[in-house]
Amino acid sequence: MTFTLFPDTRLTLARDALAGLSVGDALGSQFFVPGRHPDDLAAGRLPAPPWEWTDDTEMACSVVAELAAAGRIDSDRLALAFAQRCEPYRGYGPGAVTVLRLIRTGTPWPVAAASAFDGQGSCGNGAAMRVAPLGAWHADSTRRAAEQARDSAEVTHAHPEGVAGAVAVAVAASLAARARLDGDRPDPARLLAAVAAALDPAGEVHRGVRRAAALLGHPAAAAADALGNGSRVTAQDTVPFTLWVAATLLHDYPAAIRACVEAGGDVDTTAAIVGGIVAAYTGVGVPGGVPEGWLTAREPLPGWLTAA
Ligand code: R7I
Ligand code: MG
Repeated sequence: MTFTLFPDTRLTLARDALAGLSVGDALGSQFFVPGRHPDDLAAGRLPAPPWEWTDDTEMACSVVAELAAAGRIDSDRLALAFAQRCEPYRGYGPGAVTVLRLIRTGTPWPVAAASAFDGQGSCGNGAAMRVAPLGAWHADSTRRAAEQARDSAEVTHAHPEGVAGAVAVAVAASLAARARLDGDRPDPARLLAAVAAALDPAGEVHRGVRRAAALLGHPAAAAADALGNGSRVTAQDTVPFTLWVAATLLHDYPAAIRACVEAGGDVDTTAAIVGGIVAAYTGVGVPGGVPEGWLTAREPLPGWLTAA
């Protein structure tokens, strides 16, 4: 069945995903502060605000701004937006800083992205961390979500696994947003099967998503042990666990973020990915959704986005 998704509905879904992504990023990165322990979050003791967001949110804001302005991702425009808005102190990966500097100084993005990591291209988790709002925008088509995720990824991540990570997250967010519109929570195994079906079966991200499906019902710590928690900062080591968490806790944003914090590793990014997918389903300020108090504690989003 096809249906018409109006632009304002797309934008609402994408903005809710961005709220979940940015709060996950900002709260997750608080757990790199010495002396802070995941038990505090479980006990309801929140870090003092403001929770500053990082590169994950800065780049996701550019993705949403492009969708809001043009209704689609144009790779050339997105590459320039990423490069011009990059504030390196926000915690960008070393490969990303170099690629974005090259683009800012006139190197075409295909050349810049292909030059990363001695010509392998980056398989970092940076293309996956920023893409959930794009998936939510395409709640009516996982195929379109996957195509546009690829377009959004390639401007910085030329390695096939870096791109696959973004495709996987976008398809999951598309399905989550669609489920919200339908009022029907997807079965975790079916959600992961649909994500796997969108990926190259020869790839490592694909293999990780299949393994995540086999681990449904196991404790989160066991899933993180088997799948990785992002400590290698690659898509392969990050995306399978985040999809396990999102599929398992799609109805409960705070619990999903706690699972990321407790798993350790690249917590700002696992919480950004999970938060973006889950909030596409739950929304904001409702039971199970992004808590209003968490949204208020997060540093405001950049002025250039809120002005647009
Ligand atoms: O992918 P990217 O934007 O990083 C995002 C991460 C998030 O956690 C952010 O919050 C921030 O902390 O960084 O940046 P890249 O530098 O392209 O990739 C991240 C890391 O992935 C690199 O520093 C490498 O450790 C690893 N990596 C690779 N390692 C070996 N070979 C990426 N590509 C390769 C590779 O080809
Ligand atoms: Mg970050």
